[in-house]
Amino acid sequence: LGTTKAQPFKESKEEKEKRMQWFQDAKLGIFIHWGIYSVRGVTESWSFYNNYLSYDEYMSQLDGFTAKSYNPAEWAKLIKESGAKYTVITSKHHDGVALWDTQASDLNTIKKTPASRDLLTPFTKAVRKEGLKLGIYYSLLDWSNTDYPYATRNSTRYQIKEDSARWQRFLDFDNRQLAELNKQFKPDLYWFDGDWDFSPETWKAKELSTMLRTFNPKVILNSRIQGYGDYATPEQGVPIRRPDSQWWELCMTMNDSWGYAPTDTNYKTANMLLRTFVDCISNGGNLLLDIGPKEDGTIPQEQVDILKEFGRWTKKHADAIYGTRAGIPEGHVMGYTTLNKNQDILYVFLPYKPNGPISVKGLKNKVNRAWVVGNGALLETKVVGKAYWSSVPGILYFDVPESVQDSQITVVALLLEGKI
Ligand code: H79
Repeated sequence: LGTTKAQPFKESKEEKEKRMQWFQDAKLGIFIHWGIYSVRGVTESWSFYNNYLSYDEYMSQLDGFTAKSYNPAEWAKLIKESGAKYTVITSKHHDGVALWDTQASDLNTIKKTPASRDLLTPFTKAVRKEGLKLGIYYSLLDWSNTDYPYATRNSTRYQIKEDSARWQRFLDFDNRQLAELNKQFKPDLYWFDGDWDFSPETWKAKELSTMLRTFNPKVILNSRIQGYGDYATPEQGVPIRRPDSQWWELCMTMNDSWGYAPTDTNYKTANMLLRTFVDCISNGGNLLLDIGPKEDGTIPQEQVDILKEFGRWTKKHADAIYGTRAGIPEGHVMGYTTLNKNQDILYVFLPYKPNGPISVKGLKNKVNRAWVVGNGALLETKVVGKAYWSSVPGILYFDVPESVQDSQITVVALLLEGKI
């Protein structure tokens, strides 16, 4: 899921860095899984793939999808308020139900629901109005389209070699939908999923990515296009390690479900999610935090509350978050770290209540100033154990009084003499 390969598109390292800059600086994105699965609160697409529901039972949810309280301006405002700089919305999940008025198929579009209108357009407009970057999730596979070899709807399996015309019809279908998305929304980012059944050659991933990059040379693609993307896309459930890509993003749910699932009350706390967020940015990555709105278009209160707490915390600690780079390796300090772009401010995130002095080991640079981020309180530092005859740095100590601590994660900035 996580590897990136050389681009067919000609681009220097500097050009790619420039193209990826907004993404690397953004740190937080909000993922939205919205589809007819919210009607019964079942697992998106997989609930018929796994035969939990029959295909027809699953699709009967079309009749219950009303979007009657859908307020895209409010969604965009809430996303902005959370401190996210971009959002990624499901335009079509594996079930094949499109949230926009696609002309590529008359099957399973949102026009067949009581909502009966294109739901994507007003959201994309609201997102741009808030100054956020727009990402579109698109499932390359489609379990409703009978030209897909492993479709679960009245489909016979076939060998692509033997029926290449049928496979080509499917690729043309994807291409038509992507051309529509390009033209109607010109997204800043495509978030592909469902590429796992076939090789890059079979998907024609090189041609597909070239088509998208030709349309919009600035577009960013996640890695799930069989290696032709720009950044690694680790997902929860798969063991997470720091990807070797310079650009990466962890996608994660607040409970254990991507879409709306009222029976799933296994929510992480805002504190747990903030720790994961800090873990990501201290390793140079982003967090794409998921919400699952209800069929009527309202966002569950638990999710609103978490987004608001993210908003409070990210606003206060903006300096230590946006535009920063990965911090120093673990072992130097009990906590997470980031560095500013100039590499002369070290931000130390303390995911616990400090109840004694904090120590930083092995810091070569002198610390010229230390303060609590978002509060401004200056902290006294001292270095212990530095022998005048040795080049081994001493241990830096500082206290963080309770009165200046944050209720979630306290952040201390250390202004260094020279770059780290
Ligand atoms: O949209 C959410 C999930 O529905 C979707 N991605 C997130 C963002 C997702 N797709 N796949 N998975 C989650 C798990 C994939 C499991 C797989 Fe497999 C294991 C794919 C390939 C091996 C299942 C088993 C399908 C083929 C074999």
